[in-house]
Amino acid sequence: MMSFQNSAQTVDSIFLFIVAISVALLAGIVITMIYFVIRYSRERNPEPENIEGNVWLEITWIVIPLILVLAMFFYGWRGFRFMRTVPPNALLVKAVASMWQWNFEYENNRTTEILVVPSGRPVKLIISSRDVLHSLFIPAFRIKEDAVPGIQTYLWFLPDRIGEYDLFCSEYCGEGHSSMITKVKVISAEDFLKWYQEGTIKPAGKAEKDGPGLLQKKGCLACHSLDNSKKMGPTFKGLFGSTVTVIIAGKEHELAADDEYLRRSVMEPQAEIVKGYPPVMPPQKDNLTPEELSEIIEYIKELK
Ligand SMILES: [Cu+2]
Repeated sequence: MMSFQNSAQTVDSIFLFIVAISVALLAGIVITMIYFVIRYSRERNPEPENIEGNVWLEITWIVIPLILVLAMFFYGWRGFRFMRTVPPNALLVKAVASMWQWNFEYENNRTTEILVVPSGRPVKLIISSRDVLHSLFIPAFRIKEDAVPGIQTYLWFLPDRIGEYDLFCSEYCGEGHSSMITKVKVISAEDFLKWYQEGTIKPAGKAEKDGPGLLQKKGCLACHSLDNSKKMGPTFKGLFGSTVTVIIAGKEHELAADDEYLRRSVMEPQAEIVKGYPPVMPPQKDNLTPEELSEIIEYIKELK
């Protein structure tokens, strides 16, 4: 009887089981076929014979494959149940997908771009999407689940080996799809506790202003840089007060990047597309409160 410890071992053992049965069937069929080709060739068997049937042979080739496929189903189903049943002591982390980055939110409100988890404790990811379909894939743990706008999906896994593993989006979600790659960092339970406590945020109302943190949390930095480096969208550095060339209804216009311009380009990004960039930014109405928008704009103004 197979027993399951974690998702990788579950998937691998069932996969191996199915491959082993497939190899046995393949070998059985090919060996029989070769035997028949030689044994019943025209030279050895010049007169064809009419065979009426063989009850035991027919029962055998029904019953044996039936047992094999039912065994594959049985283990597959048990493995599926194991992987969909979250242990009660799991650490809860929200995984939020957006074009084009992952954000992980912990119960103490700490938000990160890398998924940091303690070794030895099951982790439940509650997956959602801010815009389009994405899919969260961690090959090392053999787990994958779609991020679907409007609903929550989930996954769980047991990180039992310290190290860093790839995590990426495996559902094509537009221009920046390939940059939706990050890491799962598995650290010891003590290190995790320290890390987790560092991120405990003071009670609401006393929130400190943190421009880069907010830009990061809201997903802006997936496409906009703060240091002039090239990304999917224009950099924020030196943007305020500059002159930008935008395309409005197919025609080029020169605009001053003032307060109003920044507000418009966040709330209705499709109205004026900066020349040389793809028209891919979604409107941020539901993503930002008016206070957050003001905070972001104040911060961009400082980026000379
Ligand atoms: Cu994606």
